[in-house]
Parts: sequence; structure tokens; C-alpha cells
Amino acid sequence: MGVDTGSSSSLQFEDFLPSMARKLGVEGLMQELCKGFQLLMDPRTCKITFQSLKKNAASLGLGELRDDELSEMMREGDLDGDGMLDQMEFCILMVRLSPELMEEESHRMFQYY
Ligand SMILES: [Ca+2]
Repeated sequence: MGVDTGSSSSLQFEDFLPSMARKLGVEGLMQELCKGFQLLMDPRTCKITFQSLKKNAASLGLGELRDDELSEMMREGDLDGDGMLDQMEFCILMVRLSPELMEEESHRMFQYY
């Protein structure tokens, strides 16, 4: 999966999602996102916290994100306001961060919820 390290704008790492969605299908993509969640979450809480995100981001190729970008992800993704991302919040965030995917897939993606 490609990470656009040449871009200075924030939150561009999601660009691989549309091609993954085409390759894997929506269901396969969701499974991949869930695997990503497993890698990023804090095993004690089974949720993604700022600390677990920062610690584990490198393993997903997100290591170049700055603290403020990680904070932005947490803030954007935290739908119920508990300060952590659960699996559904994470998957929704990943989809929302990909405008192309949102247009192409959201109508099908959100039939799962
Ligand atoms: Ca939350």
C-alpha cells in the first residue's frame, strides 16, 4: 500500500483505500480496516487512544504523522466523545478521510451499519 510521503498536506495517507476497495470489494476492505484497527488499538481497552495511535502508527506506515495530525484524527473520528476510537468509529473515519472512496462506495459501505 502506498503512502504519499511527498505530500505536505495532512491526512493524505488514505489514498490507497479506493484501489483496495476495487481490489478487495467493500467487505474485504472492511476486513482490512478491522485488521488495521487491531494493530492500532490499545489491547487493554480494545480501543484506539492517542497514545496507542502514536505508538502503533509506524507499523501501518503512518509514522510520519505529527502529533497534531494524530489529535485531529482522534477528534474527527470520535463520534461518541469518549476520547477513544472503537472499531466502528475507526472504520468510518478511514472511509470519511477518503473523499474518492466516499463518493464511490459510501452508499454501499454504510449498508453494513
Ligand atoms: Ca469514541
